[in-house]
This record gives sequence, structure tokens and C-alpha cells, in this order.
Amino acid sequence: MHSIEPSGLTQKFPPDFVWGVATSAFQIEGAAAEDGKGPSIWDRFCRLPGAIADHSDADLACDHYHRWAEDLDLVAGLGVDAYRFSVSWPRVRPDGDGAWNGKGLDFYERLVDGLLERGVKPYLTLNHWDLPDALQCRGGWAERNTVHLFVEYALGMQERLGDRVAAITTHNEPWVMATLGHEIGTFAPGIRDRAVAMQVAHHLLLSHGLALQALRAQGSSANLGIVLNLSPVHAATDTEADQASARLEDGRLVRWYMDSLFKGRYPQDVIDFLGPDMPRIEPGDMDVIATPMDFLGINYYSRSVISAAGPWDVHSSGRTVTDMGWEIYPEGLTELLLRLHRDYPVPPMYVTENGGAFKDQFEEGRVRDPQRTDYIARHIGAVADAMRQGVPMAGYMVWSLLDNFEWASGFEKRFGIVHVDYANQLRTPKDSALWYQRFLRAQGALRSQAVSDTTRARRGRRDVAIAGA
Ligand code: IFM
Repeated sequence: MHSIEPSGLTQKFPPDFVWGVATSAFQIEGAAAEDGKGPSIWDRFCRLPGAIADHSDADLACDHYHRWAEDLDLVAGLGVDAYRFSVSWPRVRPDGDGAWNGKGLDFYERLVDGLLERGVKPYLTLNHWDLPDALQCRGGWAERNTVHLFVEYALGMQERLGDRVAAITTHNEPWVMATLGHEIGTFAPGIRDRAVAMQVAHHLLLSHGLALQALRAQGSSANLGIVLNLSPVHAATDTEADQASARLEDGRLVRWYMDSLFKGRYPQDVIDFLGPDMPRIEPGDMDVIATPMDFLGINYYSRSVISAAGPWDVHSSGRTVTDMGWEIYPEGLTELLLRLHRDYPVPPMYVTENGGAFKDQFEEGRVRDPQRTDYIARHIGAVADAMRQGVPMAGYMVWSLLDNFEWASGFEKRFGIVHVDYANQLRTPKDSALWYQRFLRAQGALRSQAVSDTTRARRGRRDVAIAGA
């Protein structure tokens, strides 16, 4: 186990580097049918026998819908600059079109104002997977009409919150929605059809570009971008078969999204592979997808290792794995950032998610999670390495603020730096949260020239909030 002190990382980040924590609506809010919220595809998916490992659902989750103020105190107490959260589309517009739900909109209004009052910048994500179920009944993301409804939703949210949020992300991890949701079927809506999945991928990208154009036409003051889950893809061996499989996987995971967003075309090797499963693309779509953005968010957890013969044995590398069974591979983040910077005209990049699921140990009211602290510290170090090699990075955000509903894994896997006792909803900052707070304090000391007196006063108040947590 590495022991990494915050001071070891201090001088590596510029004063305007944005530090944050992230969550998503479905994973924490609960209040699944309260105040006019409509069902999402995940509400329905949770009811399918065997879909969720522990047979749970997110009806209550972390009850954040009611405990948001306490949670924002925790966010502020960490001393972060930014909080990345998502809006539940079916909470604010239950059917996906038609009437808007005032009570749902008011909730996000309170959340954003609560963040600003605490001196934390809101980073809003429009789509973190919880599509209104009413739209799925009409074909979901496979239908081109959903693209236009997404643009309406984006404009509606900008109208309510656009003047106060620092950033708007269109989609979180389109690969996951398309591939796990529509090709492999282990995520909502649970479809297993490659042609449908690729049509979904195309529509997600198209709706991203159209939303950016519409938001800008409406005078958006927020930075606009998308968040992708990306990894370096390595071949398990030097054999030609493994190399070819890894190359194709890189095409499907990385280049399908990066080439379209930054070069306005899909990669030819993936087009050849898909054959009749290629999506329908209308004239002008690719130019829309390549609409310039203000930032690119990258969610990084591990590398991907591909073997043509079947699943690669993660233990064969001899590296530690997380509770998700994901290999801990921080240098993959440096490799990925260098490659993106080299191969694409990227805007400022953030690591918008990074963190690990581990089994925590409770000891006299304290939650010990040295592996998570080590994971986070080593990945922050990997970002610093990329920056030293010339990659201009804008920020880093830990996944996740709270233990929460980890999709098909239910509540069994804990990613939070704050422990949640699901029996009574008690929140306890883990050692990793306290480490992050100390680390950010050390960063803050370096910023002293740039940080205004007002911000410093706020930072003082935040220390109190977490000390009492
Ligand atoms: O919990 C998820 C999150 O919703 C999206 N990115 C990956 C995380 C860990 O699996």
C-alpha cells in the first residue's frame, strides 16, 4: 500500500484548477414517485427479476431529495470548488414532453441556490441515464424524436438554472447507455440488439450537438460539454488476434465518440465491423455532432484489456482490483489524457469521475478506507503527470460524494467518500473524505494569491461544517 501525503502533490496544480465531487440524480435522490415525478427507465428496470444484484431499487436511495441541505453542507465542508450533479428528466417533465413539473423544477432551483450560498459551483448534467419511461414506451433513444425532446428539455433547464450553473453537460457516458443498455442489456432499458444500440449512440451524440447549438442560440453563459467514459485499451498479448480485437474495442469505446465529436466522422474500421448494424445518419448530422464544445469530461476507472479468446483474467496482471473487480491502473489515466491531447483538438478537459468501490471498515465511529484514499491520491498523481507532460487539465472530481445506488450492483458496492447507513440515512465522512479535505486545504494554501478574501472566509466556514459532521 502506498502512503501518499497531500503535501506530496501540492505544487502540481494551477490556482484555477477545479476540484469537485460528483453524484447523479437516480443514484441518490430517492422520492421516486413524489411531488409529481414520473417513472424513469431505471425505475422500471429495477422491477425486472434478476436485473439488480441485491434485488433493490432506488425508491429511497440516499433520500437526498429531502436531505439535500445536509448533503450540500458535506460538499461545502470538503472545501471543493464544484459539485457535479444531474437533473432527473422525469422529475422535471414527467412524460418527457408535455407539462413541466413545477415542484421538480423547484427542487433543482433550491439545490443550485444552496450550492451558490455555500460557495460551490454547480456543474449540471442533463442526462445521467434516467430517461422518462414514457419516452421509452415510444422507442426511447432509438427514436429520432427523442433527440428533439432532449433539446426542449435542455432549453427548459437553461431557462430555469442557466444563469447560475457554471457548466452544463449534455450526456454522461453515452457508451454505457448505448452498449450496456441496448446491446448487452445489463442496464436499463435492457435491450439486446446491436443495431438499436448504435442508433441510440448516434442519437445521443446528435442530441448533444443540437442541444449545444440551441443552448448557445439562447445565450447560454454556462460552459457546455459532454462526459465520456474512456480507457486505454490494451491487448492481452502480442498475438495478432488480440491486437486486432483491442483495436476494434478502442474504435467502439474511444474513437466512435472522440472521432465523431472532434473530427465529424465515425471511424472506418468500426463502420466496416458494424455493416448492416450501422445507424441511420441523415445529411448534416455529423457536422452537428462536431459542434465545438467548451469542455470535455472524462470518467476514468481502469484500463480495458482485450483478449480475442474471451474475457481477460483481471488477476493475471497481479495488480490489486477494486470491489467492482476493476484493476487499479492509475498510469492508464496519464496514458489516456496524453493520447486525447495528441490525437484530438480537445477543449479544456476535466476528470469528471474517478474513484473506487471498496469494503470499508468501521472502527469506533470512524470509517477507515485506506484503499480508496490511495486510489484517489494515485489518480490525482496521474493527472499531475499528464499535466507535467503538457496536457492542460481543467479539473478533477471524485466519484462519489455518497455511497449510493450502483445501478445493476444495487447497494452492494460503495463508491462514496461519505458513508451512508441505509437503515437510518446517517452520513459519516470516511477517512478518504477527511484526506480529500486536507489535500484541498493544502491546495488552497498554494492559491493564496488568487483566492479572494471572501472565498477564504467561506472556506473557513466549510471547515467547521465537516468537522462537526
Ligand atoms: O456509478 C457510476 C456512475 O453513475 C457513472 N460512472 C461510473 C460510476 C461507477 O460505476
